[in-house]
Amino acid sequence: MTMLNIALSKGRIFKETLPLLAKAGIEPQDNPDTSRKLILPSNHPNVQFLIVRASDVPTYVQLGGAHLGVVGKDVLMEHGGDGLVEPLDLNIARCRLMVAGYPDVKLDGSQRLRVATKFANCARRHFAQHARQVEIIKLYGSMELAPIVGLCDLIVDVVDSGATLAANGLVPLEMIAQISSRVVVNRAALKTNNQQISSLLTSLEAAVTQNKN
Ligand code: PRT
Ligand code: MG
Repeated sequence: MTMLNIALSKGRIFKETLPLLAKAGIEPQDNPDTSRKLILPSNHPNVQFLIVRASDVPTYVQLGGAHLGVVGKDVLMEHGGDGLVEPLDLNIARCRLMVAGYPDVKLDGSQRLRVATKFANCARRHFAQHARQVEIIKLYGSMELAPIVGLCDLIVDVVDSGATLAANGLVPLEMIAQISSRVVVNRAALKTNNQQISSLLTSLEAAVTQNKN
């Protein structure tokens, strides 16, 4: 049997994937928040975890550095799905990808708007679909700050409670997509390690279904 490498990001996705994995009989033997190890063994002899940045999960899986991974649909939409199969919605780390800004921002297309975001591709697609001219400003975090200091008119970011927007005087304006975390699998690995991966997916799917009921 092959050692299955599962790419996970620490924080929200790790925490919320853990109970689903546990129901599938797989438990990491270390805590990524306290350990400096980037490869975490599990109680299962043929499964280990690779701890990577959330936005790097698609790259690891696509290039075969990991057989599979868990990643937010936002990251997946931004990265693109080449070489990846997306067999399962884990229904965790739910949020919405939103356009946000000041309540009085003019969205009537009368002026070219500047949009700050780390989701440049998603933002470009969204505004193109609505035939609106925008200038995209690529940021890597703290998007909510950008309109306050006059860097942009709008931001595109993921929103959960909306508390971060509200704390910075911003409001959600348009929804781009409902987001949850997905299992992604390397397309070639799905063929070469089909039995191992299929059985893991079946167990995870059962755990997700159990969560819904
Ligand atoms: O932190 P890093 O740059 O390494 O990567 P990351 O920010 O992408 O990772 P992480 O762990 O923060 O998020 C992983 C995934 O969780 C994202 O890709 C989303 O799919 C999902 N998710 C769910 C969220 C949120 N909810 C969320 N609320 N990701 C980020 N947030 C941010 C939000 O943008 C805001 O700044 O959390 C803050 C609080 O949100 P509010 O709306 O509740 O105030
Ligand atoms: Mg983060």
